[in-house]
Amino acid sequence: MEFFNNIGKIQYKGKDSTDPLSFKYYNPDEIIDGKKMRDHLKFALSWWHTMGGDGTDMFGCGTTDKTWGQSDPAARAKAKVDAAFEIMQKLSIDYFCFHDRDLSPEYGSLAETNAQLDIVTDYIKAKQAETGAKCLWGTAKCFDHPRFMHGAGTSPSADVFAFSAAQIKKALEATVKLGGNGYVFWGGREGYETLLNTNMGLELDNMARLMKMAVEYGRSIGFNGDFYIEPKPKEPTKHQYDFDTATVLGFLRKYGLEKDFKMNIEANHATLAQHTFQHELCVARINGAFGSIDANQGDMLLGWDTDQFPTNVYDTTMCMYEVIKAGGFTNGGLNFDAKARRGSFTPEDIFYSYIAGIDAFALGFKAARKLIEDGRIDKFIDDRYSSWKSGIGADIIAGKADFAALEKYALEKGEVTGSLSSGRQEMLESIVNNVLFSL
Ligand code: XLS
Ligand code: CA
Ligand code: CA
Repeated sequence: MEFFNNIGKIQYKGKDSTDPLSFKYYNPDEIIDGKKMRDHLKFALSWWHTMGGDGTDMFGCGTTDKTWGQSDPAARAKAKVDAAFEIMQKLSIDYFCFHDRDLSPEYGSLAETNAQLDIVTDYIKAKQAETGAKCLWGTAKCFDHPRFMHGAGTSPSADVFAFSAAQIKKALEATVKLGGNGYVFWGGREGYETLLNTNMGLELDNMARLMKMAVEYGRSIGFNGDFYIEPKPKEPTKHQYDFDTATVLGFLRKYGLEKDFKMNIEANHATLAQHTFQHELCVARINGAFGSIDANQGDMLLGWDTDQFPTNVYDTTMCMYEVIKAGGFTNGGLNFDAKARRGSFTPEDIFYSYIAGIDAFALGFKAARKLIEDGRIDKFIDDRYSSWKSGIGADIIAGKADFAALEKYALEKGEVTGSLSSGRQEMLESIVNNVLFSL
């Protein structure tokens, strides 16, 4: 059955096309640096927003029909698969990401829930064989059901910890079954509301215990990909433990998890932490922890996670600049953890919003490549640090200078202002504009 029979396969028509159902910048099979654009960008559909999100918010019910014509949960889960694969094929999206419960909901018991999930993953596997669509990463929805009200791995209840472990075990099996090379831990309700009722030390130790078990089990069933932590500073809890990349790095190193975990950086979570998207990507990159991206954007005037489709080309450019500097994606990719606005409620809006996001990243990718090829930014940064290449700077880096030697140097040298140069921020910003608008 075709769900979107008034929409054909979205074609690349170039930047002068006015057809809203066409790509202006994303030409999936165009070869750039010996690789197809689709393989550079590795776009993924998010099962939760796209197949399940109906616009429900705390002020009102859904506006978009995401029942896929089925009222029975098992039949709906299968219809969702058909619709998802149709969307991916029509948009030339090669990957998808899922929570276990997006694929198949909870039934009466964990055993029954697992058995129903198996039926759906069997069905997806067959569809993958037919179409070539791949799984980017999987995760477990350990935050929705009331049992997770105080967290999952960080719950004060050991029974909830055990239940979470069982659910993650199954989600890992589903990820391996579907060929996913990533497994995400997003904090869910792993955080706290008040320290008056919270043993933070125990909660963090337990979170690490759960992750260690996941790594051990994952590796034992042939999961060779990356585990990711997806930082977020707040929402749903007041203080999420995985606040930002720097915080997560400290956690991973404390518990010896840094070899198995990388970051899944989400743009909207970066801005909620009062960082730029590029900052989070750069912190991950320079620490060898860059993994994957949840592509979306927030609204600077709102203090919550709006998960909008990304359209800001400055941000996509600086994001792809970091991705290129990190050597491109290996196991990761660009997952559209994004939803159309509640008022964008028709089936076409799914396509318009993905096209907007995909084109913004295709454009950002091209702009980032040009920025690097242009070389002015890199050269400026290089020159700015030239004092570290010779003389006292080189000595410091080589470990040849101690405090006594530096004191002697400083006393002899006198005032240092003469060796400072302008940061030229405005000039550099105008270079970015120059590159972006002459694409
Ligand atoms: C919520 C998160 C979530 C993760 C997957 O804010 O973005 O959707 O990406 O659990
Ligand atoms: Ca996310
Ligand atoms: Ca989000």
